[in-house]
Amino acid sequence: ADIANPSGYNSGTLDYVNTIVASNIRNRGPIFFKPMRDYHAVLQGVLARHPIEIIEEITASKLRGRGGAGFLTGLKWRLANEADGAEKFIICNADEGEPGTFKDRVLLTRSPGDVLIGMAVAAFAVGARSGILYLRAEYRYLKDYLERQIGEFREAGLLGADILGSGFTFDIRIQMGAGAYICGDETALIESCEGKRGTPRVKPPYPIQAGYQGMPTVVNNVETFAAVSRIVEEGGRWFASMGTDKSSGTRLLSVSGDCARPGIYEIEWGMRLDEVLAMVGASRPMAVQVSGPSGECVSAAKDGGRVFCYGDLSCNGSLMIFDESRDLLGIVRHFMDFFVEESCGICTPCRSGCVDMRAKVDRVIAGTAAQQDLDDCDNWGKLMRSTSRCGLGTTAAKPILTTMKSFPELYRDRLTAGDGPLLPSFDLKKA
Ligand code: L3W
Ligand code: SF4
Repeated sequence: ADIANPSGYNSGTLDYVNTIVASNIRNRGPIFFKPMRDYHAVLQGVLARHPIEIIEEITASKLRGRGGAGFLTGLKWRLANEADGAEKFIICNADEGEPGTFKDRVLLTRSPGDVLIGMAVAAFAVGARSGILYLRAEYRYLKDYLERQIGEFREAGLLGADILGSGFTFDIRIQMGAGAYICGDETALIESCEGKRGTPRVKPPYPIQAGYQGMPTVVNNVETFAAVSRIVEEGGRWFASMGTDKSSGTRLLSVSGDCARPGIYEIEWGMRLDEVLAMVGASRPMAVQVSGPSGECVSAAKDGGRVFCYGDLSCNGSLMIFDESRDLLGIVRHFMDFFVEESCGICTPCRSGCVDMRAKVDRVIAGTAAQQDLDDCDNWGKLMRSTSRCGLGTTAAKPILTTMKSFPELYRDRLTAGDGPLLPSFDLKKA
């Protein structure tokens, strides 16, 4: 099979995403996207062990969830293993909706077997019999290809009843999303799987307590499951020997924007931002949007020494590079538009705050904003961080707040000394 394009899908103008480059990972080369391995032997080895041993192996790897939040996978699985439920479920979050992120799409295209095996390992570890691969609507063209992969795994005895004669039963179905960014939130995704509108639930209870159909459910990202597959093959300690103490292993980056070599990169956690920028051929970088609109906009000049790890740049896999030819305020405006569009609207601060902050960016761009507008954005950010139900609301102010921090002159130079905002303004302390 053509390893670069096994599904034969038409990637249109996005062919460059097939570029996969690994940084020098302790001279070992990349750990993802390796040629097809012996899935029978790997799964047989897993099924011969006790589920708790598998959880210990994942715990030893120090693997953290690759969706962005970085929760320890071994801990999540242990809690799910201990949870009571007539049934348990495994969900693979392939709702890769963060703008600028496309590494899960490439993983699913090139190494779907790793993802399916990772899901089966999770099911065995926690005691689940059913799995759901939640595929974002924009990846519909991959559905038939993935159905075929699942079918082939069933025929090979790697999925379905009595897997490899072990008595363990686990199967996977694909659930299509409908184009909503909010369904990247695990609880909105679960609602969507249940056939309902994708609205985030209040947490706790967490999905491992009450998830799909109210049952204990493990939701992990595509890359997390692919990493699990490597961990059960090579061992938890092997994985933990890469990266840093608190951020083990490697991280896939989807790199786009102003650089000579955009594409998918695998880096070892612990690399510096300037090293990554040099690797991808960013010759005149001004700003780097780390983790998409919900992440941080950093300055290439001031933040080059910052490190990719959960304690610093805990990148969710998206890296957008902007050089000096770009209109950063225009980009911020665009990101705020995105949040206005994608907010589900159930929390008042998120619903109103996104709209109000977008209007304030408009005022900055028009040169009619006053310092109070910026203070209001700061207040909105604090309010939304503390009162929003989900990650969209807690992070939606970041495009403004992080550019204000990294590029204060962008805002300062456009402020008027006028009478203050025409739009409603508020003081968080009095609110
Ligand atoms: C049990 C506790 N589980 C936290 C779990 C939680 C989640 C993970 C991170 O949410 C949202 C989330 C993702 N007992 C737990 C517990 N968990 N405390 O750990 O949760 P947390 O609380 O650290 O982060 P959060 O910011 O509140 C994060 C979603 O964002 N996400 C994005 C995923 C997007 C993709 C994609 O685009 N393909 O994967 C990243 O985490 O679903 O809803 O599992 O349940 N005491
Ligand atoms: Fe919906 Fe925003 Fe509340 Fe999240 S924070 S549940 S997107 S209104």
